[in-house]
Amino acid sequence: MPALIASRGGKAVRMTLPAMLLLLGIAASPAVAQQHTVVIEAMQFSPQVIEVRAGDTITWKNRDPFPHTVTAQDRSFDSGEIAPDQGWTFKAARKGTFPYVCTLHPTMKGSVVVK
Ligand SMILES: [Cu+2]
Repeated sequence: MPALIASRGGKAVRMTLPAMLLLLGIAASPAVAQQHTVVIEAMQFSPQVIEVRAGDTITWKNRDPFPHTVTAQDRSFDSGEIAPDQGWTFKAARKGTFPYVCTLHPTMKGSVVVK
C-alpha cells in the first residue's frame, strides 16, 4: 500500500511501506562503530589496506613468534612493540589515509583508510 510521505512543489512523493521503513531505519540508526582485525603473520599485515569508518576500532594481532610494531608514518598512532600472541587496539578518529610500517621491519607496510 503506497503511503504519502512528502509533498514538494505540489507533486506528491509516494513510497511503498517497506521502502519507507527502510529509509526510516537508515536515517534513525547512527553508524554503529565496528571492530576490525588485522593479522600480523609471516612478516605481513593482512589485510594490508584496511578501510574503516571514523569511530571504528582496529585490533592488530601478532601471530609471529617475534614482536612487531604498527607505527603511522605521520606518527599519529604507534603501538610500540606488540609481543607474540598479543594485540594492540586503535580507535580511528580522524578521517584520512594513514600509511604505517613496522619500525622493527621497515619492509612491512600497511595502510589505514578512515572514511
Ligand atoms: Cu615487524
